[in-house]
Amino acid sequence: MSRRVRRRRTIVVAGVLVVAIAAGGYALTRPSEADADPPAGSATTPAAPHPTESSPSETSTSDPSPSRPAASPAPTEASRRCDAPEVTAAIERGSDAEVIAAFGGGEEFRHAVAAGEAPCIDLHRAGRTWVVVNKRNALEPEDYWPVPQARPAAPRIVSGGGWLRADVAAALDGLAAEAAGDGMGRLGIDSAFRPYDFQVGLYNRYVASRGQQAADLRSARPGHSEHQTGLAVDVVACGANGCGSHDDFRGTPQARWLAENAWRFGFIVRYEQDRTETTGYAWEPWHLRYIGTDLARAYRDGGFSTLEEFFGLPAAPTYVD
Ligand code: DAL
Ligand code: ZN
Repeated sequence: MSRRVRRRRTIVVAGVLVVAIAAGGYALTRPSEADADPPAGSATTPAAPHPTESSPSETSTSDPSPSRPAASPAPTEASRRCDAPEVTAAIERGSDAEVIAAFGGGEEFRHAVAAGEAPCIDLHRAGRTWVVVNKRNALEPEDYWPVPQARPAAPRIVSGGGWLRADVAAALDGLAAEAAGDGMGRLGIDSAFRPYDFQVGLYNRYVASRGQQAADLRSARPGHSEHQTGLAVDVVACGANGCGSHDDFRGTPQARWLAENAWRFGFIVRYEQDRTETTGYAWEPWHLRYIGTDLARAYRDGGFSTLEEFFGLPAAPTYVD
């Protein structure tokens, strides 16, 4: 990690309000890095996770004539969208759902962004529910740390601390409860929020065990993982004899249930089968990414299978930095 990043992280750490709320098992807190994704079999020591996923600008120089005022440029579609009072007010308030609503809903928001009509929407700024993190786009800032965080109560925490952004944890609880009600049993969380430094070790272990080419199909390089946003979670299926692994999850009823129902809770299966040329990753039916219910509905109704295509972004099969 660069000194720039370390300095920023120190400032962030010093500024974070740690308020633990005991009730209901939830906490508004920055978890320790050990808590964020501790190794199997240890409560405090960062170490190798599960051997599957968790394992390895024409400018003019002359002033306009005072007798001939400069004509105001005709508003473009983009400026009309982003200058709308309801949009600017929602952006200032910082509520992603309100911004999407100000655009007219999930599909209208998506269309405006994909058509280049919404320059006020930064798809690569960490902290926004619509953030796109991939091999072409690292997190901004690279050492982003989401607060507040919470742990869902319904799923079993199999590996890692199980921390997610608070709204995402609540959404996952709703999903897990309905999955259980549909006979899917209890879901497990096998990796949720992962800080930058943890991803360094995880990625390096993948490279050491599989080689860089195979590692890059399975694990994001540090600063490029959705797990660092607090919006992504890996789920596994649990039963009377314990929980299965990520790789066991392919083809299970639970994986099919998630593919059909996760959108109703604001999640998408981020890395679908046979989409490696666009996402850069192999099929991960266990990796859920929260984009909120409005965008998830638009994603599903539009028949999309990658977030890149959803927002009209270039494919991201390889790293550019
Ligand atoms: N396995 C996904 C790509 C990650 O490491 O974020
Ligand atoms: Zn994942």
